[in-house]
Amino acid sequence: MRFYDCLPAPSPRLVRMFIAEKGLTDTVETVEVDLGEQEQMGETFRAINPFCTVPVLETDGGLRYLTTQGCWRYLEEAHPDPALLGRNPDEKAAVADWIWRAEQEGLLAVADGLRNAAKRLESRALTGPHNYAQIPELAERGRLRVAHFFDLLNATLAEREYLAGDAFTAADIMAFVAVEFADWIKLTPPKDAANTWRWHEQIKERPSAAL
Ligand SMILES: N[C@@H](CCC(=O)N[C@@H](CS)C(=O)NCC(=O)O)C(=O)O
Repeated sequence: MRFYDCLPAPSPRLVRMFIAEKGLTDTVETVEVDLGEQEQMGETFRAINPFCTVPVLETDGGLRYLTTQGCWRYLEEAHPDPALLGRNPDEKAAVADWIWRAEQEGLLAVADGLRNAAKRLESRALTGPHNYAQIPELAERGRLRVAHFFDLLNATLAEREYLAGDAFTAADIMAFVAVEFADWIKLTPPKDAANTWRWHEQIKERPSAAL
């Protein structure tokens, strides 16, 4: 397998952690894509992913998956143990629910906060092949949504060990990466969010979190 990555970026980190949790790191060839130099917009990378984003996972059969969710699904089906997308119907549904929420209200809220405000992203308010101008109000709204996401995280983690239940899953990867990404816009969970910090420490101890 070949994995198109970018070390500093949050989305490929979601797949890098997933690969590590599956114990596959050493079997994957990693290709670093330099987003800082806009390599994703060049012809060479567009031939790999016309949507101009990482992560991309290429299978040994030459097929490519162009989103986090596609990469995760392929890896889960091809390498079921340990399960990261749920072990039974109830868990699978709960994990899907929390992935969606953590992506929309966590990761993408941070992205709005960042991409609608950073000078260097002036015409790049959204990722992808098309340029979009920044809308400053969306940056403000993004920051507010992140604060609400932090509240939700702390309340949820008061009730259970991990986001979707008693097992570590991809929902935790999504929420963990969202929390760390929030640091880019100088937002962190409140100091007294004890449940969130307990969970965050637990995940930080996993070898995959260091990647
Ligand atoms: N929903 C997509 C989004 C991927 C995405 O936006 N990746 C960012 C890196 S975090 C990217 O490739 N950015 C390129 C750019 O900024 O033009 C996924 O999860 O794969």
